Amino acid sequence: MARQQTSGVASDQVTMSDQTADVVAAVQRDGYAIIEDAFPDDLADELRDDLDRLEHELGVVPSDNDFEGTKTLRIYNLLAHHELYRQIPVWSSVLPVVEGVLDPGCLISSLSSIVICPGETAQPIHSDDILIPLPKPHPPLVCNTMWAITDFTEQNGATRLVPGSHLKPNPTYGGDYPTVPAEMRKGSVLVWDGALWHSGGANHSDERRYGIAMNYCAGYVRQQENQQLGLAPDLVRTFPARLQELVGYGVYRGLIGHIDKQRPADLLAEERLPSTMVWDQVGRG
Ligand SMILES: O=C(O)CCC(=O)C(=O)O
Repeated sequence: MARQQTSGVASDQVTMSDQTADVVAAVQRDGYAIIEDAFPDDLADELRDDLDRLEHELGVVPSDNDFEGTKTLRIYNLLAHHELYRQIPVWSSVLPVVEGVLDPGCLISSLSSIVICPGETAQPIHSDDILIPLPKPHPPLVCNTMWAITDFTEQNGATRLVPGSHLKPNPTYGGDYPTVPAEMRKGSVLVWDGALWHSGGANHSDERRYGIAMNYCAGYVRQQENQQLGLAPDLVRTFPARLQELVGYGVYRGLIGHIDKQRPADLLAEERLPSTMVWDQVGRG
């Protein structure tokens, strides 16, 4: 598959290929789906090499809590670290699925690497929207993806999933539930509704499991990583328009996120344009 980025500005309208519609339907039904051969092996290798570089340059070490893992290496806010990561949020075989599960006004919630090292134990079962205090089931608020930078096997810590659990209330954090491993070849992407019960797996192998967690939320939900402060405006100015929107420089449905009736992206470009806020389009008194 070519290295292709989606471009342009999101509209409210969702038009989907049959293939995308099938994946969206699987996420709605089962809570997850795997897109095989979503990105090429040479990109996976390039990303793995860069994560190794960052690990050494930033002196990354595991955390001391069970959730992040005491034998797991995580690097947050990847867009701040290298241009290589810019293609991930807008990847043409994945973003349309996320737009179908949420809507095209979705945002980047976080972009981080999760490298599960040999000897790691299974992460506590949780849902990614567990802290959002709304009764379940509710419409998808979070849609997360895991990029397999190396093969994911049950042995090396493939993500563990509880199929169909996105339609249930939250799990007891860390409870014991029957799970299936999201085994997938390098170059595949696992997509799930943020309400799905899941966790990182235990790594019983002698190799590292490299994953990139590309997480999105609805445009009306607060992003997990604060993108507006975490990414310097001068850096965001160099991003393509769609990536700027995903970072949070657009407005959701013509209103949410404006600054003095302007889109943040227009202010970033130092352009004051006529207001495009929905207020100015729904009739005048
Ligand atoms: O690494 C994984 O496979 C899943 C990690 C996860 O669910 C999390 O950290 O929230």
